[in-house]
Amino acid sequence: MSMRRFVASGPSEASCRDFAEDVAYSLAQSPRQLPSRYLYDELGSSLFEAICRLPWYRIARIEQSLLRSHANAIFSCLPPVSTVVELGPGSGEKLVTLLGALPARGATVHLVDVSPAALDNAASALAASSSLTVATHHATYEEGLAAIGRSGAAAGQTLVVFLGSNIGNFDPPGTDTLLRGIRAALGPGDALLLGTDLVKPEPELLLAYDDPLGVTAAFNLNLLVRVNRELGGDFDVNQFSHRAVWNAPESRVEMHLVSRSRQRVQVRGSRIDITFEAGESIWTESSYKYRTDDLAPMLGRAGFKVIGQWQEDGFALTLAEAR
Ligand code: AVJ
Repeated sequence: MSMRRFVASGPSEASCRDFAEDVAYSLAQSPRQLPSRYLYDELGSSLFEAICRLPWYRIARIEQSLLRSHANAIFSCLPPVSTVVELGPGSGEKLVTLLGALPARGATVHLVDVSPAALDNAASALAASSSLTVATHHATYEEGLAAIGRSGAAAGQTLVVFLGSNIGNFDPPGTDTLLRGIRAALGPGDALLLGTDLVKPEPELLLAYDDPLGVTAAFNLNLLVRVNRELGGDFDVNQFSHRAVWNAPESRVEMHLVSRSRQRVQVRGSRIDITFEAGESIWTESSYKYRTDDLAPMLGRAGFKVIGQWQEDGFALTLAEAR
């Protein structure tokens, strides 16, 4: 059977093959996993936007408030910025707030996201600012950074913005690699604005990832819906439950999909046929939480020096300069 029939819903054949391979590889791991970047198909991106409006998930609101209050201060710490790169822009709201304070006219903005829906939303949110040139990159962060690095240096400095605690999806080695990758795409004097959620009491963390309305559960379960649709899987979505756990030693909230019964699942496009035991889980996401003291060393290892930090209600915005 050809793979072609699984491509109909939009992604290129290559990206569909990556998805099929990533699913095959990660479900075969012990414990079983699925990569969190695949949570963001069209419905997943909408569900994430809904999560950002839940009273229990405060990251997006607090960060907006920090950006509103400190955008001017952020740009006044930097030499003139002519290029802004956002990794994972989501709705684009945060960037609109930040760029409201950008002194230079005619700046170029690069948006890098694995979700076409997010790129569309972010690009239209920015369209109102006619003085900006907007380029979208439907790519992973690493691929997007490489493309931007190749596109050559503009006159002014570059600011990379990585907000929403998106960095929290990377484990510590992955974080070091990613931050070094960002640094490698930059020159001395360029900068990184990093948003990070901070460690807070466990009940607060768990409510943010297991909300009473079940929106986060739907966001997590939608990953199985996507596998079924795009890869010809036969997951019975009702036979899995959403679970969020705070892993204190690792300083991360984990999302899991726990099998409610012993059951067999096939995914034709990934050539897998597995039996889940009752209670066996698929680990779908890690959201690392930080202590403010961890941030400067983490950035320092990648070649960045912290030049500003703003905090509110358990969330930090850190501005770091490429050395
Ligand atoms: C967009 C990756 C930062 O980890 O907090 C929200 C995604 N997962 N609720 C996060 C998410 C569950 C979010 N990030």
